[in-house]
Amino acid sequence: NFKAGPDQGTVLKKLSIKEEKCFKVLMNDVLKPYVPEYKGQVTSDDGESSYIQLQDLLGDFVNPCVMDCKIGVRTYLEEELAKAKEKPKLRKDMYEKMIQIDPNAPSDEEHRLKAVTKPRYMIWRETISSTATLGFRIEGIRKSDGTSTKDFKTTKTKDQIINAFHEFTEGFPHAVPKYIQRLKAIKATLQASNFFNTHEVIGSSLLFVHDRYNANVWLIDFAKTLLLPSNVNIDHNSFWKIGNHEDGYMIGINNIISIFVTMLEQ
Ligand code: 4IP
Ligand code: ADP
Ligand code: MN
Repeated sequence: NFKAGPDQGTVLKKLSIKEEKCFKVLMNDVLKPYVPEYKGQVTSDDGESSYIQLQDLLGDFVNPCVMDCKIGVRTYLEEELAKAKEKPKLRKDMYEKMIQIDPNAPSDEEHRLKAVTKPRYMIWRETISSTATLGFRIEGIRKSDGTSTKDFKTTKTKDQIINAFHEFTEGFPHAVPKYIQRLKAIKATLQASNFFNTHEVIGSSLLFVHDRYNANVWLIDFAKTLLLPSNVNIDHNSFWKIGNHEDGYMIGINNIISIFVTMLEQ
């Protein structure tokens, strides 16, 4: 899905027209310093696939540690829920992923079908992780030695998150205060952002990056970020109910900040 870009210091991501639209808007928004710079569209030599070229956020780091946290209390679109209600599409792959973690999670009927719907899987993922309660979850961590783990599917409680954040920042004491400072700036900028005020931000992540010298955070992944209907306003700080479009983005930011602050105080 990701590869090195043609220009030094860039990466290529498979083109999604919706995501590209978001990056174009973001390049003229107060959030610009907090997202990777968008450098235009690129087509593969055989002309088969299109990509967006983005600033490589790891470019200025030496053996960086990287953490991806998916933000928000909801990770699927309302339209995906509507589709699943109208015409339930059975996902065997999601059933398989579910029983890998908890063989008892599927209902009797789901066991018989050996399949679940996408919202059923996504909601289950939200509730076994910290998404449903804290408004964010850890998706993956890569250490400076290059090893990485995505083994956070059941990381749910504040204590479990603190342990993971501890391990992530261990040996890099400068990182935690820098992360807190940057997150507070992100929070203030979100509140002033026209982009944030007019979009429902689903499945987007904060990317945390540090090395011996520096630490920084950016907003990434706008593949499922949608322009709100013009008659709908959201505060990004409420729990979601069908039809209210709330994403809980601010719930996640506030909890991440407070967890890092707790770590500093310990
Ligand atoms: C994945 O579940 C992630 O939620 C993906 O989101 C999502 O893609 C996948 O849906 C879903 O199967 P696991 O993380 O538990 O494997 P992301 O791309 O942000 O990681 P979407 O397309 O919803 O973003 P499918 O339908 O692509 O399988
Ligand atoms: P997807 O839509 O496939 O989930 P993301 O945009 O979330 O793709 O990116 C997946 C991963 O790629 C992130 O977790 C991060 O590690 C890396 N990544 C994303 N954007 C950048 C970037 N601009 N620079 C460097 N790494 C990135
Ligand atoms: Mn993603």
